[in-house]
Amino acid sequence: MSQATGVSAKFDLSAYLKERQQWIEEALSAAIPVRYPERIYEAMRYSLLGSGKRLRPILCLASCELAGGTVEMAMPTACALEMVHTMSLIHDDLPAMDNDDYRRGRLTNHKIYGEAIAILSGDGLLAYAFEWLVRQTRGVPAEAVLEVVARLGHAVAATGLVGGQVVDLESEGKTDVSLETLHFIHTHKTGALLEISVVSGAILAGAGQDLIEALTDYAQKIGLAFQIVDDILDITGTTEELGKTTGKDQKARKVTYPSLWGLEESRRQAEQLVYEAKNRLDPWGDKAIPLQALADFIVARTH
Ligand code: GRG
Repeated sequence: MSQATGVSAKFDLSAYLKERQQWIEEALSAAIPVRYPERIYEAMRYSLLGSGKRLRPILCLASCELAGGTVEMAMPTACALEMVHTMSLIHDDLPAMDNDDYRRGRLTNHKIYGEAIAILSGDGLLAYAFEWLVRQTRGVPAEAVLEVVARLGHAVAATGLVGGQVVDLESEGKTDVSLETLHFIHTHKTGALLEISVVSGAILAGAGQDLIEALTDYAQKIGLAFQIVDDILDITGTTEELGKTTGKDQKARKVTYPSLWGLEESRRQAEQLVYEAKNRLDPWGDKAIPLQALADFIVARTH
């Protein structure tokens, strides 16, 4: 029997997530103390320390450990990934983008601090993420840190998140968006950052090419599954559960995976992707269990 079908049941994912979420939150809070000019630091901390799942930093720490590295080696990169993710949420919520009032269970950054400070707090987090990972990473060869910096830049630039967001904005109001375009949007908007989150941990630990390739495949599959589940939750979840406005896709008649495939087939596709992602890591035995359990979490999550 493939390990992907059973072994992660023995693993206490909820304790694992709780412990790591706490480490990450402490590290993030220490990374950005409030100093002059206080308003911008308060705005950055408001969004950064909101109730996120910390999935990207947790994936980074887990892949570093799978590759034989330590949590300490990967923590600065893990924090940088959460800073970049948070900045993308702040900018995504702006009136010029998705125009949302709620995120992570509370009012969005611009609703509290105004648009100018929200834009600047996103900019501040993005730039600081790179400084933090370069200055704070210890016990890792400089070439590996440089490779992570280059790949993170690639994941957020027009080759990644920015490109995905542009095609998403251009697709607004269109009902004839193809599966290929939808795929482009999500592999860039959501997938690119999840991929670097997984791969960066392994690069920092000095992983070989076969592991990097397996983790890349794993990450691409869970990235797509994550987005399919996100689209499903927008239909089936409540605003209280998700901490953000739900039902927005249907209201805007947005083309999504459930709108193209239906809910049942979307769920089936997400489960199949997660199954394949877990199988890809089977050769690494017990060391792969946390990443396999995290893949399960992506389809089982309710927020
Ligand atoms: C990165 C330079 C730069 C600009 C940003 C706005 C933008 C360009 C891109 C949008 C990216 C975006 C918001 C994608 C959606 C990703 C997604 C599904 C977010 C929800 O992630 P969760 O569920 O959230 O992990 P939590 O709150 O748990 O962290």
